[in-house]
Amino acid sequence: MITLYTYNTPNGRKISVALEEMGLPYEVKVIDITKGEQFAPDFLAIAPNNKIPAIIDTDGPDGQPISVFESGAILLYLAAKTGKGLPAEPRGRTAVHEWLMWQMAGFGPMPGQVHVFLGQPEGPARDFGLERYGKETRRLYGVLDKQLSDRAFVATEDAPSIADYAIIGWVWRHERHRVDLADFPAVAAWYARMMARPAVARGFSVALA
Ligand SMILES: N[C@@H](CCC(=O)N[C@@H](CS)C(=O)NCC(=O)O)C(=O)O
Repeated sequence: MITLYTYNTPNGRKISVALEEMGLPYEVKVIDITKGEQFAPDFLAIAPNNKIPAIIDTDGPDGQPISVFESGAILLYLAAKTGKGLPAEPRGRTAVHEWLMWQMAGFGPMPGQVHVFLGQPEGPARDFGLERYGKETRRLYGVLDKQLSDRAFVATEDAPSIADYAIIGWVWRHERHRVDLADFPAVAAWYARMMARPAVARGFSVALA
């Protein structure tokens, strides 16, 4: 059994979507990051960076329990465990790695900063932050839009991969970081396509708070 330690955030939703798509049974343990539960010693023991998501898989390698933190590492772990969401052949696998790293390094940290600066008091610091990170967020949406202009999924042909699961967690919050998907039609079409998948819908509707 897998226990998912998470909260209702983009990084948290990536993993519930992946678990649903891969058909893995799991239970949710809510870590309320608005109440500081990410700093509890038992959570820090599996997630030393004090951030959700994390998992414990009681049926890990060699049948022994394993914990995993960092959403990208969790997605790679689940793909290795199930053989789903990551092509076996090297070119396809490398493409998924590229877009997963693209998400982890940019298409998450940048819109995340927009969320932070939107919460700041009016003034030059807020204006600077929204200009800097809003511009970079829109640039990243443009990159994604180009990638999706002639394909159904971000890095694979016939079925979504862990790159799609990682990226959709953040596109799900496009309104919050002030992006109008009408400006990025290929992203909008992909988002609708992904959200129409029953497993993805379950991943977004499971209670995480
Ligand atoms: N790189 C990490 C980022 C995780 C992250 O930023 N989690 C946020 C919620 S989306 C969090 O737990 N924040 C609590 C805190 O910073 O104390 C991952 O992808 O797992």
